Amino acid sequence: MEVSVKTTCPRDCYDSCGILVTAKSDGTLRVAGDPEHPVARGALCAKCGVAYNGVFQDPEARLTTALRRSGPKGSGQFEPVGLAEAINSVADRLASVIETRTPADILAMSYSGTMSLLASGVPSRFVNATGASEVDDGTICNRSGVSAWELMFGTAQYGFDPRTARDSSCILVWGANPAHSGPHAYRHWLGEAPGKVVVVDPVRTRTAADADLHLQPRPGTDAALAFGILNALDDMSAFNESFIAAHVVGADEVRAAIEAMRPAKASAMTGVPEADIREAARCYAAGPALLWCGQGLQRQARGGNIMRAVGLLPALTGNLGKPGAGIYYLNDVATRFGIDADWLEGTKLRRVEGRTVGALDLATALADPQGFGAFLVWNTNPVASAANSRALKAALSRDDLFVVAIDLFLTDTARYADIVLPAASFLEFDDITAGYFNLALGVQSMAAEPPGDALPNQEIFRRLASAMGLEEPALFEPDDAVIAALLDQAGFPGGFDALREAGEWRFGDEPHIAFADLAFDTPSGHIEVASAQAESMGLSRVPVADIDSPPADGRLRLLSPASQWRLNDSYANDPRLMRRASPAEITLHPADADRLGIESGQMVSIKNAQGELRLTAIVSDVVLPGTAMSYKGRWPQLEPGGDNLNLLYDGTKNDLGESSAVHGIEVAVAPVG
Ligand SMILES: Nc1nc2c(c(=O)[nH]1)N[C@H]1C(S)=C(S)[C@@H](COP(=O)(O)OP(=O)(O)OC[C@H]3O[C@@H](n4cnc5c(=O)[nH]c(N)nc54)[C@H](O)[C@@H]3O)O[C@H]1N2
Ligand SMILES: Nc1nc2c(c(=O)[nH]1)N[C@H]1C(S)=C(S)[C@@H](COP(=O)(O)OP(=O)(O)OC[C@H]3O[C@@H](n4cnc5c(=O)[nH]c(N)nc54)[C@H](O)[C@@H]3O)O[C@H]1N2
Ligand SMILES: [Mo]
Repeated sequence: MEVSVKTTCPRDCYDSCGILVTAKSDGTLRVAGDPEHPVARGALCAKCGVAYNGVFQDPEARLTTALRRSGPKGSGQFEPVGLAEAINSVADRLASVIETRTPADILAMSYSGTMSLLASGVPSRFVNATGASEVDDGTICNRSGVSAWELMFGTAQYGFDPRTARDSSCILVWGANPAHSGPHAYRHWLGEAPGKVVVVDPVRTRTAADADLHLQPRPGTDAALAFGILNALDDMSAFNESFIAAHVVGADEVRAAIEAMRPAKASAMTGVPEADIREAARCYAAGPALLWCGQGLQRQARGGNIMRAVGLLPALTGNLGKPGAGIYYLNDVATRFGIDADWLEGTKLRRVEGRTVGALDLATALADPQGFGAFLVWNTNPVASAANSRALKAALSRDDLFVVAIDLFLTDTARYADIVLPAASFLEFDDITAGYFNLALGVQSMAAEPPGDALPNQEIFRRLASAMGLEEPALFEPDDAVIAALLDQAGFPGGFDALREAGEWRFGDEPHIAFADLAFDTPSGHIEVASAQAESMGLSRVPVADIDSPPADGRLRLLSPASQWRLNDSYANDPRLMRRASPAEITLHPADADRLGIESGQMVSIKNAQGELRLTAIVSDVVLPGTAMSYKGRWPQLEPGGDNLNLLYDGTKNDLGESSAVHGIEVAVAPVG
């Protein structure tokens, strides 16, 4: 009889699907959606279904031994080396940076390649204990949105419980495309929600096409759109004055700007028809209404202001703290369950202050010979995902920079390493998952031995700590003890075996109502429409209705959102998914294609001051005139020109939190030949 184990997908995705893994007679695994899991409902998304049965189990593609560089940096020439020897040489080199320079001259970088609690959290204990510097990872993704709603609501991580959609008459999805970025949330949650769905996106995504109403603003104009909708809401007396009086600070400071933004004016500024602005307001006013702000929304030059402007909708209509109402950007599920992240990550082990480097500054920081002597990178592939990729490659090639990469695969970043260490995949060790949308803890259950010398991140760091002679017991705490402590913190009734059996643990039987007490962790304790904190950071006290100007001289605004065939840059090397998603494409509006003399299928040159890329044109009116789209996440080493589109992003930061403005890139597009 076939035996299956329940596990959970730990990818950086809204879904956190339950998975059933069955050992096949040939020794490989069948990885499929768990029919009993409320999110997965028996099916994985196309990309994970392929990759987990494909490249994740391919011993040729996986790293199975440690590697030592044997050619020039970036050449991809390595020789296999014993794991203990590799770890000892890393330990020696880090110790020498600590002795001859300072611990802060070691730079550690990780992000969300795997989000299970041990594999993503425990390595920080080592980083803290050594006193290394760290990359502020959120700046590559969602920091400005986090900071904006912290200013306004005290937190951006206390979102609605998706289950409360059953009580909602309107779901406003603003700058998210779950059809790609959370396929199960799209199909089941949004698809079955009783309320109307309004989507705001400059691209007619699948999510937008399926919505009851799609508002299609020009990129970076969302603040004006929000003020226009607020004007229409005010017109229909939809502001909740008693809520405002009791729970909102500074509403009066935005009223004049709202009054001035008649829907006709907002329409002219954003390109959204006036009637649609009013229709969106009617839907939201009917309430209770949910607001989901996506992470694409804030990757714009004024992303922080945009997130604050959109946050005015729930603040002024009182759509918070009751069934069917609420806001969502992220859910810190672990904290909601009572898990102590500081304990998990060993924050108290830090005795030496490190420096903090923004992800967008990575290339500059690593290029400086007076700066870092060692770079330790895992759970992320910045050569594919970070800004300024060409400069980053040059910086990583510095002779006196010692680079250690830990991954499942020989990524573009790993190709620049002096030592590569092989990581186990989530199918190969026990852990606990806590996603960022649905309120549940999931089991991660070992279904196979790691291939060759591969080990879970946390075990690699335990061995590194040992090789360096570090002594803090927290650095050596075994996985089962950490897992037991986490379940204990969460108050899970039953040990890990009970979680293995159940697959997941939901947060109560009924939808949890976020902000039910209408207490906000801001200086005033209320929702801060006007923020002295913002002012002290050099920002406007209140959100304002300004917009980005459209690109000049015939250039196009290039958006690079999530692809349905990849998870960030993960799976870019899966052969079947490569066939689905090749060649690299750029979507252009028919009016721009006509003007530029470009036809579908033709090779085009995409250029700005950073460099040039060649992509295949797709002509389609899913994008607006003046806007182009090309999906993120390709591996440079697999592209004909050796670059992906982060070649074109110079790392310009947006208005809040030193965060990414990657959807603000401007490019000149021309036919090739
Ligand atoms: N142009 C453009 N660029 C973008 C974006 C965009 O919208 N446009 N989005 C940005 C965003 S939002 C993000 S979050 C970043 C993400 O960019 P990355 O962090 O680079 O991408 P991921 O694919 O999440 O993870 C990277 C690596 O983690 C590895 N990994 C998986 N599991 C494990 C494990 O258990 N152990 C170890 N050691 N490694 C593991 C994978 O093999 C993969 O190589 O990209 C950013 N880059
Ligand atoms: N399949 C898949 N799933 C993923 C990922 C992936 O790469 N692939 N990445 C994961 C990660 S790390 C993240 S952060 C999330 C991100 O997932 P989402 O939160 O959905 O964000 P994005 O895909 O970056 O962008 C969403 C939408 O924002 C739109 N957008 C761009 N600029 C603007 C603007 O100015 N205004 C408005 N209103 N909208 C705008 C884009 O057109 C896009 O359709 O997805 C996660 N899930
Ligand atoms: Mo992200």
